[in-house]
Parts: sequence; C-alpha cells; structure tokens
Amino acid sequence: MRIGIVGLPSSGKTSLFKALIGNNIQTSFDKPNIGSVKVIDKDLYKLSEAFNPKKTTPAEITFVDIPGIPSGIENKKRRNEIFSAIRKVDALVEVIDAFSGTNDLEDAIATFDSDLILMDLDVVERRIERLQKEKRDQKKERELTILEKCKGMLENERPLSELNLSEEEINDIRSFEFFTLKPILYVVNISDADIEAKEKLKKMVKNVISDRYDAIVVPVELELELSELSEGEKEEFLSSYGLEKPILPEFIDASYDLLGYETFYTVGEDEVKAWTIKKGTNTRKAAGKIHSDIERGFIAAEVISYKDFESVDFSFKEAKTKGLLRIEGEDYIVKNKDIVHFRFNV
Ligand SMILES: Nc1nc2c(ncn2[C@@H]2O[C@H](COP(=O)(O)OP(=O)(O)OP(=O)(O)O)[C@@H](O)[C@H]2O)c(=O)[nH]1
Ligand SMILES: [Mg+2]
Repeated sequence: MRIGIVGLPSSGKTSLFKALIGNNIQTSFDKPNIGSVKVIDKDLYKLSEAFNPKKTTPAEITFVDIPGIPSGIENKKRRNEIFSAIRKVDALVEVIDAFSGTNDLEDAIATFDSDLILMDLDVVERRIERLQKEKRDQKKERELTILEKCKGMLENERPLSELNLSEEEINDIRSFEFFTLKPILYVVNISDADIEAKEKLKKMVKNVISDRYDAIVVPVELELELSELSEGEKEEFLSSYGLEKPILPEFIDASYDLLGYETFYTVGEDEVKAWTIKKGTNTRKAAGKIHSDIERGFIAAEVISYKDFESVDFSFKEAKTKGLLRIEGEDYIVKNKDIVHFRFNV
C-alpha cells in the first residue's frame, strides 16, 4: 500500500517528501521518489518501556513523490508517464501551493482535480463505446450500467468517490484503477508567515473540495528545516514561530487513516511491534500478517485493548485476574490498538 504525493508543478511535493524521509536523501526531479516513514506512536513506546524488549518496531507508511503534472497538449507524453505513476498508488496526498502567492487556491485545486476527472472520463467513455459494440453477458451488462453512472458523475465534474458505489460495484470496476476513486488528503502548503491564518485557510479549502476528502495545512519548508534539527533545538525553533508542536506527525497519522489502516500490537521480551492491518480484519487474517503458519494453524487469540492494558500497568497477570484479557476466535474483528497474542498449531 502506497500513498502518492501529487499536485501541480513546484507545489512543494519533493520538499514534503524530504521533510518526511530526510533532507539528505537523493531525489530525482523527473522520476518518482519512494521512501518509508515510521509512524510515531506514543502507545508503542509506552509498551516498549513496560516490556523493555530487545527490539521495538513501529508501523511504516510508504510515500511516492511523483513529479508535477504539466499542462498543455505539447506535454502529452510526459503527462501520460506521470498519470501512469499516479495510477499505481492507493491513495493521494495532493499538495497545493499556498506559499508563493502566485496563484488562486481555488484555481489551483480545480486545475489539478479536473485533470483527474477528465482522465477518468476518457477511460469510461472508451470502455462504454467498446461494450456497446460487443455482445454482452450478464457481467458486462452490469459493468455497462455502473460505467454509465460513472459517466454522469464525471460529466458533472464530480469525483467518482461521490457516487456511493457498493462494495460489489467497486469490485466490478476495480481493474480501471480510477483516479477519483482513490482517497485524497489535501495538503495546503503555506509559508511560515501564514501560520496564524492556518485555520482560516483550512476552512477555505474544505469549502472548495469534495466533502469526501480532508485537508491539512502544513508549512512544508518550515517542517523541512525542523526535520534537520536536534530534539533540543526543535522546541525553540517551533516557539519562535508560535507553534507548540510539529505538524508532520499529525500529517502522518492522517495519512495512516487515509489508507484505512489500523494498528495492533504484539509484545514480548524479544520484540514489541506495531502491525498494520486494514480496518475490519479478523484475527485469523491478522495472524497471517505475522506468519502464514500462524494464520493456517490459528487456534485462538488472547486480546486486550491498549486502554485496559494501561489501566493494569501492562501486567498480563493482573489483566487476567480482572477479566480484561479475552479469548477470541478467528472471526473477531481486531480493533485499533488491541494487544494480541496468537495461539496456534503448526
Ligand atoms: N518559500 C517556500 N518555498 C517553497 C515551499 N515549498 C517548496 N518551496 C520551493 O519551491 C520550489 C519547488 O519545490 P519542490 O518541493 O521541488 O516542488 P515539487 O512540487 O516537488 O515540484 P515538481 O516535482 O517539479 O513538480 C523549491 O525551490 C522549493 O524550495 C514553501 O513552503 N515555502
Ligand atoms: Mg518534485
């Protein structure tokens, strides 16, 4: 699962990528850059303090920094290259330039988003045309009906995410990898001079974008400078801009949510680890994250929520006494921040 950092040229995508991954990494300006970020998780570190393991492993998210999409017919080849890179990611972070003052925010958002809508419309129209000429079985009839719905939405310049397609319908058209069905988080890239206007800007952008999407205001350049400072220096730097804490951790959390991710933990003397699952994953499937043997030989899972575990100072013994440690079968849906211990047979 990957998040693509996308947007118009020079909106600050590579700067955001460097703030996340590290300013010292080599980046290319004409090819996508790929890197992973550890998810900063206070609860994981509390578990680590309690168990004092040899190793503590946080969850990770992979970001792909994709070059900006140039406009104009003369850039057709370049545009196609970039669109196919965007096609491959699972969710989008769309960076908007609100720092340079050279463009109207609403225009910048509309320019990029209508590109995505038109690309989807092109795919839909071509597929409909083919289907209409073909002899259609039931499956193709169904596909045609869904695509007609899609066409209407896109012609109204609205993203497909607003169609409220059922899980089944989405499955039927999954192979097209439509841009406007991907989750989007807008990053409004402001200059440090605008930090005080943060909330106002966020409101403004939320008014323009679809209510299916969220927005976060990030002073990208400032975060990039901040990422190079030592922990001690950070505080002073932040307060000189009237900021209490850096914004990147909040952005990373929002990205994690964007992908529909949740975390469960395993704990022990050797390792305390955060595992990433999609919302709605059951215990047997979650076990498979760790090892296919555990999924296959699954017997049961001992489960306790982080809150309950914290309330007994991370003592399994006390958790058992108080009846907080539960035994769950294979159909239990793992909750965010559950601590799970699997019993299995190999
Ligand atoms: N003042 C200011 N300059 C910024 C900010 N973000 C990016 N820049 C500058 O804008 C220029 C482009 O930034 P990049 O991060 O390379 O932009 P990009 O979106 O990756 O650009 P392309 O990949 O070419 O589309 C660089 O000179 C940055 O230093 C910002 O928040 N404030
Ligand atoms: Mg770039």
